[in-house]
Amino acid sequence: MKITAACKQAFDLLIDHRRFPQSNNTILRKRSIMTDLHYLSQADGAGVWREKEARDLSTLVQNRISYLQNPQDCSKAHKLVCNINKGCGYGCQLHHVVYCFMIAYGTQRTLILESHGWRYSTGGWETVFRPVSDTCTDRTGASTGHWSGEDHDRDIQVVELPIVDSLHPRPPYLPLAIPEDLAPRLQRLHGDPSVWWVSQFVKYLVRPQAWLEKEMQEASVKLGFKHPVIGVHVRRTDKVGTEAAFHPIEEYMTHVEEQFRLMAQRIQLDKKRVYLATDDPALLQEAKTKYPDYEFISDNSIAWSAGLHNRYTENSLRGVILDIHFLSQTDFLVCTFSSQVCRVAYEIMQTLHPDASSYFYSLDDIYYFGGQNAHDQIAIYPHQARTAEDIPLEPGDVVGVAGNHWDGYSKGVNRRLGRTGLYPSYKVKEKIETVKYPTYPEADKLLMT
Ligand SMILES: Nc1nc2c(ncn2[C@@H]2O[C@H](COP(=O)(O)OP(=O)(O)O)[C@@H](O)[C@H]2O)c(=O)[nH]1
Ligand SMILES: [Mg+2]
Repeated sequence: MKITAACKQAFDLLIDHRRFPQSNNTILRKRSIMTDLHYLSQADGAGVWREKEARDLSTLVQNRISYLQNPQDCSKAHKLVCNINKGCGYGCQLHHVVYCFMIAYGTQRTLILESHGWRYSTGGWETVFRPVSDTCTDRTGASTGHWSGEDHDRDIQVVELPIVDSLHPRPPYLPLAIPEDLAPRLQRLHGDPSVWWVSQFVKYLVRPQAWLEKEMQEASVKLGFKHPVIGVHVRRTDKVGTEAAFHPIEEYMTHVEEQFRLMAQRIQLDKKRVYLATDDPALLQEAKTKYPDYEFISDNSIAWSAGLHNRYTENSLRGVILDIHFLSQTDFLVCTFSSQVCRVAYEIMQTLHPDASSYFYSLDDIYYFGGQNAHDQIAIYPHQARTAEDIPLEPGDVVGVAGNHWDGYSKGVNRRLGRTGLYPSYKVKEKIETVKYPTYPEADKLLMT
């Protein structure tokens, strides 16, 4: 699947809107090669192998997390306390808990999630999701202290973790790094192993309570959620002009249309279906009027509940959970990765396919995790700067990527030269950081019996 990502980058350059006039033939060629690559990824049983490998890896990690979370004697267990009440939205708070969880896994501490007085639901996490432990939710212990580093904290039974913004010292257990023991398998399987690793914690966390699961099923029937379907997330209200730019619906739909054309090469399309999630209640009508040949699946009362005035309520929480659930279930996502809502949906999507790393189009940012360590790439081809905006590359140069302009070029800093500028995205590959996380032989043994 990595071939697909690299190929896409190279083609984006060919249909570069700035440097070359967009040619219809090039688009058709891209479509045809993307289709071939899809079949290639399935050839000679590779698809079957992928399915099994993805299942095995996920089972391994989920089992380790359950093991960590359910110690035999909670009164003696080492604990990491994480309070959900970071002053931000649901996606941001969920990512905050993921960050805590990754450090809990890295330091072999049971995660204790504190969530009373949650701004979305005063009753806390368990009003919607299953508890993060069946046997150990009590934070008491012989000694308690604030995070002051893994080694320093070794003899403290209960450690409280701050938000990532004030984390000091920073342990190595942070995105975008992946665990060394799983790295070879992950790199073979998945186009973006860092997202896969994050997604495993999200998967464990968002296990719905029975009532919520039932509601998801009922909503699916009621809304007529069916495949093929493309998910569109349009983030408006408080985000626009503060943390992200405004994008009209037309911008999203251009990419939706292109994806449906690509799909039509492989499958019979009965209808062009779009699951629309947004916090702008006026958008559904606008989309329906402008795109009458599409079927929009959307619950407009959820968009109403997402506005700032109604946002921090249980009803709105239910709404955003449902929206993220359906977005993650779609076949492709078109959204702005500047929004944590869409990034969570993308993460969950990874848990539903062997490799869904390329099933998205972001109108702005590349994937990132708030508080992550540097995101570096390695040059694999030389590049001579042809304009003042370009930076040169030598194979082996490390480039800190800032963003993808989605026109064949990315922006970043060549760390050897200390120069920031543009370079062709296909001339680099990801530099995947691995970290020695603890292994969990006891947990793995349980799986084998
Ligand atoms: N139901 C629903 N709520 C949304 C949607 N977009 C934004 N919201 C609400 O706005 C909050 C945004 O906060 P946050 O998670 O920080 O994401 P970000 O601000 O978009 O990066 C969400 O958690 C929701 O409460 C949407 O498409 N559907
Ligand atoms: Mg936010």
